[in-house]
Amino acid sequence: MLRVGVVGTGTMGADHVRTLSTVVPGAGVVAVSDADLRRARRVADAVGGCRALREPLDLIRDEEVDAVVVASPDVTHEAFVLACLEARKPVLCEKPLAPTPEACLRLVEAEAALDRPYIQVGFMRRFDPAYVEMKRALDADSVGHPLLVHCFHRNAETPPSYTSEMLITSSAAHEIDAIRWLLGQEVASATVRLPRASGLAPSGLRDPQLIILETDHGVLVDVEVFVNAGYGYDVGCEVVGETGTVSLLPPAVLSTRGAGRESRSVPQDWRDRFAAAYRTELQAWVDATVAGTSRGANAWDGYAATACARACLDSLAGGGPAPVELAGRPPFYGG
Ligand code: ISE
Repeated sequence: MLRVGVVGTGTMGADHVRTLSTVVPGAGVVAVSDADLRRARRVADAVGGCRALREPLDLIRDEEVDAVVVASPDVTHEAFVLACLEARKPVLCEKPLAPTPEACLRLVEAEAALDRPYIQVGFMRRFDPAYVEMKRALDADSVGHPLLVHCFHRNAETPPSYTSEMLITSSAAHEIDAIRWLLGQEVASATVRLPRASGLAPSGLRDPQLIILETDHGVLVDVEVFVNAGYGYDVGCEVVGETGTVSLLPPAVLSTRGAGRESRSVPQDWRDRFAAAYRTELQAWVDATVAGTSRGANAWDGYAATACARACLDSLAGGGPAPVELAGRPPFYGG
């Protein structure tokens, strides 16, 4: 039984605690931490046999904790992931690995000095059944060389703390990782274009945005990000190849027919749409951790995604295309 500690008991942390303790065999959550101790206690009490702490570093260093999930605010990720590396504890860190490429690179380098990879980044789409099928089709060369990719990413609404930059760092970060993974290519440059802002988005929020990425093999990717789309949570991806296309189908949901109409429900948020992906991601992380290996997005992937997000932010601020600058290559471990 892998004894897991979870840092942060907000929306995603609480969701991971629930998933780990109900549907992931081979793991148990033994401790959670949160600056809001009452919130940590509520989450711990729902599990049983789980302690609630205020101090994340105490949790990470606790001898009864074998591995850690970091789901605290983005700015805290670097310090907590570093503490996990120092304690030689495998860590699943929610995206982003860290908010700046410089911080991500420090983690890449700290991990590379160890004997094996310890970091997995929570890009759960790599475990979503539909994305996995799409990756398989592309790897099997079923549509020839990819030429273009069309993506959209819509949220029903955003919390008051959501900023224009977060359309990139919080939402499009998933498309950035998915594109690198699906195509096996790096993003070379990014351009962000702003259409007229929706009058239904909170005042001052630049929503929607259109992001155009160009890969190092010349594939062009357009990503519509629209986070106050109102009707629900909706994610799409179509890859256009030389001989055909592959597209994600909308997730299987209920269809209702009546009064001469047919209607289908739309998920309301990402936990709903990607429930299977989160489950499989956590199971893969637990299994890999027990086996002493790693799966999913690694520290370098986390770094590359944040470097691409930085280029998008540069373009958002400056208007034109911005280059994605990567320092070197993925490291070898144990060096
Ligand atoms: C949120 O923070 C997430 O990580 C979701 O996966 C993403 O789809 C959503 O747009 C973000 O706001």
